[in-house]
Amino acid sequence: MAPLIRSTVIALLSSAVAGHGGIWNYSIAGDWRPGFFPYYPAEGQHSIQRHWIDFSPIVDTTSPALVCNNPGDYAEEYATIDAGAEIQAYYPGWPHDIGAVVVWMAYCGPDAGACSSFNGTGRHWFKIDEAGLLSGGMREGLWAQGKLIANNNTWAVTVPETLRGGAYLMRHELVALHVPFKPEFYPECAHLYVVGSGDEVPGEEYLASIPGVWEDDGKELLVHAGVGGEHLC
Ligand SMILES: *[C@@H]1O[C@H](CO)[C@@H](O)[C@H](O)[C@H]1NC(C)=O
Ligand SMILES: *[C@@H]1O[C@H](CO)[C@@H](O)[C@H](O)[C@H]1NC(C)=O
Ligand SMILES: *[C@@H]1O[C@H](CO)[C@@H](O)[C@H](O)[C@H]1NC(C)=O
Ligand SMILES: [Cu+2]
Repeated sequence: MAPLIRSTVIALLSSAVAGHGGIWNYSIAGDWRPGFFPYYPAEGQHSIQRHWIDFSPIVDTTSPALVCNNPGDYAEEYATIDAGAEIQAYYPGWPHDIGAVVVWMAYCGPDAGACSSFNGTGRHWFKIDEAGLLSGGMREGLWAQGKLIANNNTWAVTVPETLRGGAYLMRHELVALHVPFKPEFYPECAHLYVVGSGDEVPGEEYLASIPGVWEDDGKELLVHAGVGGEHLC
């Protein structure tokens, strides 16, 4: 389920990186909305993004928190969006330029608020976007996360135009690959209500389990590529 990343490995030494991050805001067809901000009190926040605890990565690929972060079970609101419209996610100060960006969706149900009773664990997820190494070499090349940084710390995706209407989770996942053999996962989820005349739903064969899509030991994410032992950044 991870073809782009499967063959891109990083074997490198790296100093520990203190600063991490996540999504602060979403643009829904051009309209900026607050995400949940983990360093403000939860009370008073009205977010389309499920609550998450801090800027740290998830490193255990079997963790329930891999689904929508920790606790990842709740958002006060949802955003209505037309199929075919664009969503941007804003990651202020995102520090890592070596790594992939993957965007997933999961169907919650037909009603606008259906995601509030759907926790997302299990084989529900289809990929709508993924990008890894875009050009150049592993060390100095342009990765999706470098593109994100260059684009004012934003990542844009389009809701598939023919997708059947209904409530969906949208799960952005940054996979930072700067630490040797230790991919870092930064997942966050938003509640959407997709409106459109399409009637397409991904078949079973397109659905992946989260957790479970990534190998337990992360080897799938670790390529050798002849740079073992060297600093990548
Ligand atoms: C962006 O997110 C931050 C943190 O959640 C929030 O304080 C701010 O109001 C948001 N801005 C917009 C335009 O939604
Ligand atoms: C979702 O529910 C299942 C079944 O109750 C549970 O095993 C799983 O840990 C839950 N996931 C999250 C992220 O809470
Ligand atoms: C970057 O994006 C943020 C969020 O939309 C916006 O407030 C800011 O003005 C943008 N900066 C530039 C240089 O475009
Ligand atoms: Cu980090």
